[in-house]
Amino acid sequence: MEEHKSGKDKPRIIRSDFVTSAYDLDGIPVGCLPEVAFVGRSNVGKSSLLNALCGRKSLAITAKRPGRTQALNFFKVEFACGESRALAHFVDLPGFGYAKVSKSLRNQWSEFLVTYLGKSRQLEIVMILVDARRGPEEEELWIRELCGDKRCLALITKADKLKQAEIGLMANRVREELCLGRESVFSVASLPGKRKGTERVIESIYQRISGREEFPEDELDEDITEEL
Ligand SMILES: Nc1nc2c(ncn2[C@@H]2O[C@H](COP(=O)(O)OP(=O)(O)OP(=O)(O)O)[C@@H](O)[C@H]2O)c(=O)[nH]1
Ligand SMILES: [Mg+2]
Repeated sequence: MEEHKSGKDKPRIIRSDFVTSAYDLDGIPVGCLPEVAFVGRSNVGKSSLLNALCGRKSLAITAKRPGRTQALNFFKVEFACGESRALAHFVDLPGFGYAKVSKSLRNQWSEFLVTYLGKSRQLEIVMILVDARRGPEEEELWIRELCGDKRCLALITKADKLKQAEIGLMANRVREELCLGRESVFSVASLPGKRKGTERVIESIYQRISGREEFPEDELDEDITEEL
């Protein structure tokens, strides 16, 4: 039976702050907060979704031109659910597939991303973003494979561009091709005025991070890059 949650008991994000930009593994912040990474091709809507979830206009910088996000940007996010609280880092990743960056930079980036996605112990959830009008392609399948046993959620972005029936078909395709269960695939629209689907995503993230063993943040001074 589906549990009924009053508005007050639904998880929500009550605070979000920029922490740092990491250009290499040494730049990743020290600590043990669970990380939720936003991964996907350039322009798919990673930064916009992060802003929509946090209820902020321009916490993460968005742009019409692809390739806007050029580092791993860490944001500290506080969730509230009734009297309970949980903290996480949202990590906005540079998009892949952006042709205008030089090949050597692309290689360097993908090496950095591969290491981060494959090895970070703090990484609790990988949010794989898929454009509603494209569906999963080679790159998204590659990312999914790279994540192995890590918890992945697939987010079909720009859902406002499709009809409801088309979104249903796309969700089936994403589930099948990325080998994910029904509860791990969501469709979202992130732009102010058109926002849809964000509450369910917040709920799913919260369920995962609030079930994680808790560490008092100020006791966590070990350098996580040593674990990478
Ligand atoms: N219609 C519509 N447009 C969106 C939505 N989300 C993002 N966009 C637009 O898509 C473009 C790219 O959005 P970003 O959030 O910057 O994309 P990104 O994935 O962070 O891009 P990079 O940082 O370049 O990798 C912007 O013009 C956004 O306004 C959405 O839900 N619906
Ligand atoms: Mg971005």
